[in-house]
Amino acid sequence: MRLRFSFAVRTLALCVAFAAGGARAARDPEAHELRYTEPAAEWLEALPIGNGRTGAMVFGGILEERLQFNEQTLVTGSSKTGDNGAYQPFGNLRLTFEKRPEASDYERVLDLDAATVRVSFRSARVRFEREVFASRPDDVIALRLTSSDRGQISFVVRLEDARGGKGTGDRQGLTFQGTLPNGMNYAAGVRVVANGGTVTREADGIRVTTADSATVFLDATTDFDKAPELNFKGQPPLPAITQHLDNAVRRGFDEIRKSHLADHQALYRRCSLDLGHSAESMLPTPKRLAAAARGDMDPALPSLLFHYGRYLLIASSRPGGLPANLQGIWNDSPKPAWNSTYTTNINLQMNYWPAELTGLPECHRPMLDWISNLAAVTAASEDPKLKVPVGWISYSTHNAFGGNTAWALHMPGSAWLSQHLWEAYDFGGSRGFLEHRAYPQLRALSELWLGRLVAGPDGTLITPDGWSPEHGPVRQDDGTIVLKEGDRTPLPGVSYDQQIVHDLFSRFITASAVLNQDAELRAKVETARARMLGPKIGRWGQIQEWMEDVDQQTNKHRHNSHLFAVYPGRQITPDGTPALAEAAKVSLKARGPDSTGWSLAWRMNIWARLHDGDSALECLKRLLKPVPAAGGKGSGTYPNLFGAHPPFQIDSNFGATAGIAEMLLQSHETGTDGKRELRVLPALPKGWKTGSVRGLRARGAFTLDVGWSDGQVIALRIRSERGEAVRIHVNGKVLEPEIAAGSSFQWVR
Ligand code: FUC
Repeated sequence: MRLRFSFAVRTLALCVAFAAGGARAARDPEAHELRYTEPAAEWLEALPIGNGRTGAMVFGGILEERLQFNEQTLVTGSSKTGDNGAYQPFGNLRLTFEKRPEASDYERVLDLDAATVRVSFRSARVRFEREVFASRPDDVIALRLTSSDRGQISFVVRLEDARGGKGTGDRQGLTFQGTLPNGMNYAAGVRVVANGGTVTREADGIRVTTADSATVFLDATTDFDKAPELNFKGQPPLPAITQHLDNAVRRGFDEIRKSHLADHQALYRRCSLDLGHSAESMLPTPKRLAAAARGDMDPALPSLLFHYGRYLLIASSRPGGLPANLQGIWNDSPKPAWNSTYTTNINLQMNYWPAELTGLPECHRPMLDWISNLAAVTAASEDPKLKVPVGWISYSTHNAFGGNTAWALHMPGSAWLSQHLWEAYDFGGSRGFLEHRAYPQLRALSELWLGRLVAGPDGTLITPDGWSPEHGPVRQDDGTIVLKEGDRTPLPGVSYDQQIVHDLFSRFITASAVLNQDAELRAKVETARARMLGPKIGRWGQIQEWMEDVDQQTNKHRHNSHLFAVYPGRQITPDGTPALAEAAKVSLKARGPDSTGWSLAWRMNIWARLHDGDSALECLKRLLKPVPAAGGKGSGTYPNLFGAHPPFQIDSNFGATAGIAEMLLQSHETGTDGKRELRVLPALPKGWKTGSVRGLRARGAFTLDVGWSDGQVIALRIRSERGEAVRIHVNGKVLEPEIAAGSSFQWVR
């Protein structure tokens, strides 16, 4: 037995080709890098960095370096209905260089493992390098310029307020401050440190002349505080940035980089995927996208996209902050699409699908806090439409203050959001979190829906007045029914509502049993759940989106709301409800092969849950369709691998990472004996013959490493934190190991 175990570990070490966290050489075909041979001309070619709070798009120009920067709290609007406002760009940091002889050997790289953008080129035998990252521990963006020869670094730094406000400065630094129409105060600042050469003050900037190397630190913040009880007002911004910048100058670039790497890699290196590589994997990123579009997808491209989603979540969502919005934290427009805010009929939730699955529970926290704050704001709101006897409801769109666009009251939105509170516990959160944060919401919302359900024509319980995002059946004068975009005519028993409420009830039932609380209410909820109208199969074999069989086979709508029960719900599974699972496939196929970015990502997850890896991969291929940065139309992927709805919307990046994880491991089912059902490689596409994944998380607080060859698992390691009972489905076999809390189990074919 011992021999077998050690062999398993050895095999795993061989097939899981990650020298646990080892640094990668620049030309490693499996390096987690986005690579370009030209500076960014467009915003969607620039490369994102972020520390969860402050972010920047790095352009990497030869004569000008531009960092278009953001800070996640710079938003207009308020907590009131109809005053959503929009996420605002903060400003630009520009470094203008002296004209030099033509540059060669240009390279621009985003190294996901180091969370650093590197720019390098040669000009008249001098090699120039730039390195830029956003540090979480030191709360600054740091940019260092070096060159192969001494005295070669000369440039002027300027700092611009996106609203055109005037700044001030001295020889060491520049700042600007301002106030938004909603009273929010903001400030940004830079400091410049040069080694050798001179530093002088210019009319509108700071000039560095013939330095050996130079460092620029940037910070930006506002006086927003996410706490409703503080009326969203925190500390004035200028002292905070002054403190961060002073600290950065004192500590210096090397120390800051050391802390940055330790902080980032502690999260980033928890999980990684290797699907092999090919000659195309060595190409610059746009060429890899182009090759994929020609049908030559290199195997390291899906894994790069997987890692990119994790990178973006780490960069845009950290404890204490706001959740990643429609563009994460990266936005250069004062009028971004859909205000770049939080929409709750798919987009915000999708942003957080990869968080627990890929080992980033810390990054989930901003979303969980925002949900609690939204509950408090809407419950206390003076908007009569938001008044409910127990629990809370929301509109479809909310901002950082919990305010909204007044667009579309969204009855089941709070129940869907509460799924995230449960999942945070289920994947490994503490019992304290379950008891004090998740459970009170699950209970209140279950009570809300117990009170709202009514008996339908056949006696089943139905939701009284819902709609399926964002289309609906409209009866014409001649009696025929057409499906119209955006229609929200209230209807009873809409599948979206039924499935979300079913899911809420299921989570409440489990949670109350785990905590041994509210047995009476649990019994009531169990009875109600059993009486609820379930998913129905319609006249062409589809899952009905509405209680009446009005679905049209030609309807290509982007929302997949009637398939919530497959993903992210769990009411429909291939083993538990095979007929419904088949009907879900019929529905999905009818929607057609193409859609918006997030819709394709959602479909990947649904196909994975239906154990159809090839169809999931088809969605991924479409998602990777290259879309030009300037004037690009259609959905797919921009040159910087940002998802194209279009326009840029980050949900498809996060949804794709979750979808790939879902193809490799599933844990949403529980046996009648209470054992967790873990499915290893449940939806592996035929083309992903050999590979390995390390650090995937499963519900029940498990972490898995898996290696496979010829489509068969060859080694598996599973660590358990809670010692929960588990059944593992692998290579058509069922394993039922007993794994004590804190120990692991290894298996080899
Ligand atoms: C929902 C979607 C749109 C878009 C918007 C942000 O309204 O239907 O496609 O993603 O959110």
